[in-house]
Amino acid sequence: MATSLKSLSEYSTNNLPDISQKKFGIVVSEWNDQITDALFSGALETLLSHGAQKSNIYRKDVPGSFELTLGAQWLAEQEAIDAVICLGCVIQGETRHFDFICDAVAHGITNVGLKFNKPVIFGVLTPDTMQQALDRAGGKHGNKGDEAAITAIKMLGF
Ligand code: DLZ
Repeated sequence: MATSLKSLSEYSTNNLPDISQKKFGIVVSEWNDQITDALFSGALETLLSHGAQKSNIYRKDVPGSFELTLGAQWLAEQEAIDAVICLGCVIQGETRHFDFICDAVAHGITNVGLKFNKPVIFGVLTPDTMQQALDRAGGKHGNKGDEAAITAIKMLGF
């Protein structure tokens, strides 16, 4: 990905890049699919409303958030894909599973972005409860899928 230098005066949230020719991969975890489907809808709507073409958006589902990393790698390694968005929801339980999954996916996604030099966005909710997840998947705290899509768009304008 080639970067061009941009001064602060050029950089604003109202000045997002043209994404009409950009290709996006979205990896969606099937765990807590009520939440991750809502995150996907938010991300998709945001990409489309900012000019992406539906035919340039590729969705891949993976079993759980732990698998988001490999799913992201499979998409990021495709030369045509410009940015990858990872969507998951890991809910705090009574065991240390939560910590292992969150750590693995955060590090894994970071590494995929660095390896392929492309934006790979961490759209993974890590709430304590299902209600907190619902609040962030189209509820009172908005939809973090939208935010993940905006982050991808901003990174493409870097
Ligand atoms: C096993 C597991 C548990 C307990 N909780 C979640 C969760 O809250 N969110 C999620 O996305 N995935 C969970 N998983 C599944 C793991 O991500 C993974 O799919 C399995 O450990 C198999 O590698």
